[in-house]
Amino acid sequence: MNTIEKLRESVINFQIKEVPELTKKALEEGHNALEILNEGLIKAMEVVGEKYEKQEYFLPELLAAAQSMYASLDILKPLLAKSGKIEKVGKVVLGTVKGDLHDIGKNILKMMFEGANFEVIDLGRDVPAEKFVEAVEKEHPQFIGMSALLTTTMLQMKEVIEKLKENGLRDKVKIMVGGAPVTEEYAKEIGADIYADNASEAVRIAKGLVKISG
Ligand code: B1M
Repeated sequence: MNTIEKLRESVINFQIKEVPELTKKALEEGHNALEILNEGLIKAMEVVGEKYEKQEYFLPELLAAAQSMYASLDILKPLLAKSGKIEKVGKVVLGTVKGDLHDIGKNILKMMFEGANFEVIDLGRDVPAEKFVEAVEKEHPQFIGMSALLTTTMLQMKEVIEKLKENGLRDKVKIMVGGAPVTEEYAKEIGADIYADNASEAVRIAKGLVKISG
């Protein structure tokens, strides 16, 4: 097993202590930061996502793997920024809707999107509809992703879609919704484009749509 493969295994098995060492070793061996990101970290997070969907991994494992990925990414980030070579696959604006303070799921989504090489604009939690609208105007993302954990706050998702319509922005962006109380039926009812049950599914769908639109 070469060093990048070892790094990949360490992220998949969340051996966080080994990750910085292996990252530095791979760099010393002459692998560049982009190669380590693509062949090591992104591939590892894809495997982690699959394991989560197959229920071989649950949330603690997902978080531990994501943290392990960040332990490597922290070392690579300055090098990647310098080389200017990370061509992002797409841009996504994320936020937990107004009135809702639950952001753990949204943060996992953020890590998974970053791991898949998307640029993520994170609006945080308790985000009013106007902020989503402003972000679409300013950032021109391909996707906005809204998270809600309360049956009361999921109604805010409709509000965001209505505000985007009022501002003539609805067709400029694909709208993705998720969170424990949100269902596929609800997503359809409010006119969202994408419903995802979990973070890895969200990223998989977004990656697929980016490929189709070229
Ligand atoms: Co609260 N809470 N909470 N809470 N909380 C729930 C959600 C609840 C189900 C607990 C319960 O009663 N059994 C319940 C909601 C009931 C309902 O509306 N049906 C509840 C309640 C009532 C409340 C308060 C009202 C309690 C009170 O004050 N009386 C209050 C509300 C505060 C507010 O938001 N205004 C409250 C507060 C809190 C804390 C602040 C203490 C804390 C949040 C801390 C934080 O997030 N920083 C908290 C927590 C931790 C929970 C539970 C225990 C765990 C939620 C969580 O983080 N899960 C939760 C009970 C439970 O779910 N078992 C509960 C882990 C997370 C990774 O999962 O966010 O579902 P989740 O994300 C998943 C998927 O849903 C999906 O991907 C993620 C992972 O793959 N996903 C998306 C999420 N967003 C997505 C977006 C997408 C696609 C997929 O596309 C854009």
